[in-house]
Amino acid sequence: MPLLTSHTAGESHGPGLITLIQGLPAGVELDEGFINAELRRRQGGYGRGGRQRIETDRAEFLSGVRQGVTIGSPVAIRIANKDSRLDDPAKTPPVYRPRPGHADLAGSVKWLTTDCRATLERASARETAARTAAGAVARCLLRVFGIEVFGFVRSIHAAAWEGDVPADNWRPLLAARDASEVYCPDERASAGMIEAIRAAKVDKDTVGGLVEAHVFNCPVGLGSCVDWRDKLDARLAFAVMGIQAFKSVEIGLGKQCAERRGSEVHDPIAFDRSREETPALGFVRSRNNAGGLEGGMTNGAPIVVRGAMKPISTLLQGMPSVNLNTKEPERSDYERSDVCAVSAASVVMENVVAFEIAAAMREKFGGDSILEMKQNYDRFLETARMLPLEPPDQSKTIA
Ligand code: EPS
Repeated sequence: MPLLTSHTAGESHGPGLITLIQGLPAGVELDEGFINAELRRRQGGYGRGGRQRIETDRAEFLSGVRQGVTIGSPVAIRIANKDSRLDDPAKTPPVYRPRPGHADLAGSVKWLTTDCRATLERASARETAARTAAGAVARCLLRVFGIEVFGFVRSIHAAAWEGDVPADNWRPLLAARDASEVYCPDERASAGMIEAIRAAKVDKDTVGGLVEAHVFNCPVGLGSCVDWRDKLDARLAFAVMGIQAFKSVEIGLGKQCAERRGSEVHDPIAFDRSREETPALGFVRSRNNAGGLEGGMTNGAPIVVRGAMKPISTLLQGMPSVNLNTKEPERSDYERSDVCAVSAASVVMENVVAFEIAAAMREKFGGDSILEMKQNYDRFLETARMLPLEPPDQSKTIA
């Protein structure tokens, strides 16, 4: 079982959401201001519905923390739902006409009912608040190692930003992203995205998009090629695909790899002595098509993950469906929802990715306290910088 795990519980209109994180070392300073700012950011973005005007998501720490610092025991977090009404049948009526694209149909059959309500309550993207909290906690651990994650919106519907994220100068993009109503670092592209959402709203429709996360300063060697379950790219894909409404995940160049020759895909390796002290140990690449992962392990370049979110399946105009009680054709039910939640999804993905990186860090460097973990990390990099540890035996070199 992985060292660092997180579990969530809670329905969209139940009393609240719960996150349980196990495997954090003692001594991690939890920055509640940062964690709550991430929760707030997840609530935002142009195109959200009425729910976010009701809620003020805040993480309440129930265990595992003393005076803002972890003590090594499980960390439980509660996020209260103000719009709690699950036990009131008048306020949460049964849903008999499943929305195409939602969990409604498959879930109601699975749990042997014609009322999709119970299914949709847990399938709702409200749950992503709990996962965002877990990721934001993980980022408090990653900070100790200088690891940072930057997530943003790459496209919404047909409006896209084609710019690059320079590994050595990405901070200006962070400020630009935070100034954008759709969390895209480019003003012109943001305007196009807002227009796409506005037009969809007018047509009682919804739109999806692409979100991207870049992770900086990972040491070389996180993850493993020994077992497929330990491959970090596979684990990132699993975690990102598990976000509500995500339909594809790519690492680096992603599916474009299939259209290019090897010489155009693989990133040439060079060594820059002036960067030997960095977590990449001086190994540099002129490009990063691999998205920082080779053989399921970090190679020192930034990790680049992209996810595609489908348009939200709750359409104000409805979609062709059937009434599960009569099997007669009817249009799907409407629940209060969002026209577009891609901006929120970028925050969720950023934090979900951070959690997986933190889990890989825990596996490589262990330790019961953050001090011990950091010492293990420092010693590993120190030793790796000393390679080759023994003088190479040139007679055994294959010609
Ligand atoms: C969400 C809360 C939900 C939806 C959305 C995400 O609120 P409500 O259903 O009460 O309006 O806005 O959920 C979905 C997109 C979905 O598919 O269920 C949230 O807090 O992010």
